[in-house]
Amino acid sequence: MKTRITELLGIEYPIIQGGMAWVAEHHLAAAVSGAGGFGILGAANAPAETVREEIRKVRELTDKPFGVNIMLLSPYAEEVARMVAEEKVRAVTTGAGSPEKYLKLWQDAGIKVIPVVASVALARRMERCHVDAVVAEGMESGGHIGSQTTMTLVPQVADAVEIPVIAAGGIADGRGFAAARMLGAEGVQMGTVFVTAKESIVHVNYKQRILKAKDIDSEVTGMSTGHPIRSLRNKMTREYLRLEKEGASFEELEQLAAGALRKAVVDGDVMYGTVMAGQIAGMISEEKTCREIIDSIMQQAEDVMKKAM
Ligand code: TUI
Repeated sequence: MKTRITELLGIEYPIIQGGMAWVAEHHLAAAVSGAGGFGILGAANAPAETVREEIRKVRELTDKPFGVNIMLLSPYAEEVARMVAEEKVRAVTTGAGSPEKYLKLWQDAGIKVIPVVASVALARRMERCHVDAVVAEGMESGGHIGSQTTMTLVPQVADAVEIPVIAAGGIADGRGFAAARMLGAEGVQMGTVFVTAKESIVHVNYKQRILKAKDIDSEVTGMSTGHPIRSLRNKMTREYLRLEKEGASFEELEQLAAGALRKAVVDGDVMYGTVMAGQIAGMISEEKTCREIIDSIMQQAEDVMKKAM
């Protein structure tokens, strides 16, 4: 399948992996790129040199193109932004803010820029800055979310901009892929399903929590702080929501959440850690390789699109 996204990124299938903190490391990114999609390293809160080493490790595993996601709230965002320009990765995606101040740096280095947006306004602003594409991410996604659903955001962004749009949030199979195409997207970004991939290095407890999740197991914390986070319900989310209801201060809430994602991903503490995952977790029940995930999505998308006509 050829779209402006496969052309832009030099990939076989318009499937992009989300830049998930602690999860999107070199094994996963190389596996997704190796399977014909676009693998992404999540820089999250890591310093530039750590991410540079990860880039080199991906290059040892595959000669296919891949990218880096820069989480703009990171204290290291600026040094990571400069480092990726030196390393000349194929593309940068950004999250949790506007990347305006880094655009010239990346564009001068010939790097494709794909900001993640949660609103039409930011999508328009990004297009005026000549970015190459946008990811329109609905609130079905795991982690930091906006307030529009994928179903409502994607067509509105697709109408508002001429550049290609990638849909994200709630997509994990060929039906979701086909639906995203119908809404005007030329590619999809998926996170949760790749967390469960065989090549994903997350703790077995984290993977099992997603594979066993039901449709209604998802919770949003942090509405009161302005940084809403979607994760799977556990003792952590219950305690957080209780504190929020009682009007706890930002500092108190931050203290509870600090280090909680690492605790779940690395240590496997899925009771007191933060198990970030999207709402589609309930549909994912089988551990597959990245290649199996991508191949089955493309096959199912073709089948359902044929059947619908
Ligand atoms: O960034 C994500 N997902 C994330 S980042 C993350 S780490 C984190 N931890 C604690 C607090 C905040 C983040 C975990 N998951 N997805 C991309 C995304 N970006 N979703 C929503 C946005 C977004 C939201 C507001 C982008 C821009 C924006 O406003 C920018 C502006 O200036 O208008």
